[in-house]
Amino acid sequence: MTERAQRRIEELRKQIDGHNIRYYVYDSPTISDAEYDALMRELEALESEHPELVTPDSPTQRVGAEPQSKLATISRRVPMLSLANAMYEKELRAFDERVLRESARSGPIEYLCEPKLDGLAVELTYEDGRFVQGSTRGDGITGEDITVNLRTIPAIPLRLHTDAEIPGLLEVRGEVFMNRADFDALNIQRAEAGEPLFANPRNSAAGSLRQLDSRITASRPLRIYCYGSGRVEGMTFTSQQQFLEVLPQWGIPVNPEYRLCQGVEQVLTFYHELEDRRGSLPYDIDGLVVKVNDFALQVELGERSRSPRWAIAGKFKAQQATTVVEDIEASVGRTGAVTPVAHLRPVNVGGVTVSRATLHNQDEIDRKDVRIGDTVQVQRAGDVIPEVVQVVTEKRPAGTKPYRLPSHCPVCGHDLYRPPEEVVTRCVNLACPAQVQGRFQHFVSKGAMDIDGLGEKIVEKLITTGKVQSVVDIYKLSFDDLVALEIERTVHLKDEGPTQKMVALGDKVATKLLAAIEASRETTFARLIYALGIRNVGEHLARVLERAFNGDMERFLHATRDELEAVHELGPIVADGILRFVEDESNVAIIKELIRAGINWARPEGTEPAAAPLEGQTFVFTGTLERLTRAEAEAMVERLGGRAASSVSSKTSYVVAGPGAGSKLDKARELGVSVISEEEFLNLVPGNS
Ligand code: I6G
Repeated sequence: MTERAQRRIEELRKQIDGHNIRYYVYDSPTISDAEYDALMRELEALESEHPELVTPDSPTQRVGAEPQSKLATISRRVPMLSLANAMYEKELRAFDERVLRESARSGPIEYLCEPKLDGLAVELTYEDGRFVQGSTRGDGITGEDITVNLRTIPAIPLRLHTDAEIPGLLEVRGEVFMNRADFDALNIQRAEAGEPLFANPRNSAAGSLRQLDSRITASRPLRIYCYGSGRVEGMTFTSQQQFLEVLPQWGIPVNPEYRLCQGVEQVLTFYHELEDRRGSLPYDIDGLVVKVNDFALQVELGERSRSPRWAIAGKFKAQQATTVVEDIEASVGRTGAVTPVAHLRPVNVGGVTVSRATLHNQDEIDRKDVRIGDTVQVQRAGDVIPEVVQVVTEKRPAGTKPYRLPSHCPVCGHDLYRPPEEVVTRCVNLACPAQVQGRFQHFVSKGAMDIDGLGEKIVEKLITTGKVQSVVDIYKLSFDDLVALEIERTVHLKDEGPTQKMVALGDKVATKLLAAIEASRETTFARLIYALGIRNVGEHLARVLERAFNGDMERFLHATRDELEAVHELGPIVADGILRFVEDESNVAIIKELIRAGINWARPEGTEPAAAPLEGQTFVFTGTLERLTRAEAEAMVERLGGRAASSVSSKTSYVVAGPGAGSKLDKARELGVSVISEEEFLNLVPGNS
């Protein structure tokens, strides 16, 4: 019986793997979704009857695993490089000229060209055909281990198709991405659930992949196309083209939109063709990757520290169109920044209708002299907000006037203020309705009071129904306040498609929210300071203040300018922001009320000045650490008064380098920054030597 089950299980797995390949690799499914689901269900049923027959590479094992507490780091022997960019035709020609010169070839070079997908680069490792590890690019040498997340992507084979010969070890690299249609559907789902929307498919793919809970990754429509290799043992290839032809035979998806080009003219033809077609591809691309096809010539050309000399990414031009400025609105953002926004006659820019474009600030308006009534060129580049590039002055109608931002806030009427050294004009009225929602959202955010579940829609509703006016009111909310709160949701009604409906939060959500609010009462001084949204005080400076004032709110509220400026890392601008904040009685009243409402924190340990031996020092960690995880080492630095940074600059005090350290180590040497080992780092830390 078990033998029969085993045979059927193996048969089903083969069939399902084959259908995955037909779907994801060849884009030519031969069965319907329902038939595919039926095969999966049969396999699941058999495996649950015979749990001893479940193997990690079974297609049923893609559902995600228990959450991890953090992503581990991995080191690689063959660095994952990035690509240098070529700005348009001229630099692509310059690349070709350099390749010709450095290779001393006279005839046209053969290039293999592929679309440059806008996703997240990853590496997959197969040992004897089994998927054993997957990682992000990271800094090239060290990446994050996202094996469990990558396992959930159905396009990634858990075992290689073995009709063709396979290498003993294969490290294959590719781009994980999301199709635009899948991205739109995901955002509709998120809107329904009251969750914040992703800005674009790239962010959505990257965010989905770096989850600690792989069950979340499993629910996201991720795809992959592979294009390169790390280490390969047991097989050799002579060209990029040959490699791309072999990958699909193993079940690894390759973008079919690649083309072999003889010489730069053919490359440019493909580049322009793809640029024209980019709007009709199902995924976002931002350029064309051009690679020398011949591997022997690639080796001859070699690599720079971060990118190969044999490849380049030809970027596409930002997409532009011409239209008319119908109005200019001064828009007040959540931090009080006032941004002039042009209202445009709607125009199609690269497949997207654009009706607004940012004018950035008054200086930019003056520089471009944009006026209401002007005909302007607008552009959209990648995921950035459309912007006005220039005015077509010949088309300027008579009687237009230069535009000036208003002197008063268009939302609350308060005076607008532009600090002398800044380009941004601000409304400094903290009670300005345009800022209230933003401040609430910041207050409840993860690094601040961390109230899980208080999403934008709920906060907005709490404000508009008057249930909360100040952040203190969050701590006075009752079950009854929440349970009947109606939020607009997108629901899919039969025959009507997606429809906006008001839906009450209900018992479950209300109970969860109250528990999250309750849990947030116990916090840290630093979190509370950060949550208050004092200008220029981010999470790090909030921790610096926590140490400097030893978590003592009274001392902090009465600090003088001299005391503040004496705190290491606090300059006059930050001190100014703090003083402005604490001198405002309504802010102090809010802090006191929060404390009365039960917000409490423990005095931090080891924060007396004497226990901050790393004060004023910045550390960058690179390579693999052996005694600590990277997160532990960074937390240790912060706890002892130092700063942990992610990139090396002349301000870095120490680079702590472990095995596999890469470009950060090079940079440290270049800048003459002290490089120490993990052991030496631990010796700097009291109690560790
Ligand atoms: O980031 C990349 C995207 C696409 C690449 C790449 C690529 O080929 C289609 N190829 C290489 C060699 C590198 N990065 C380093």
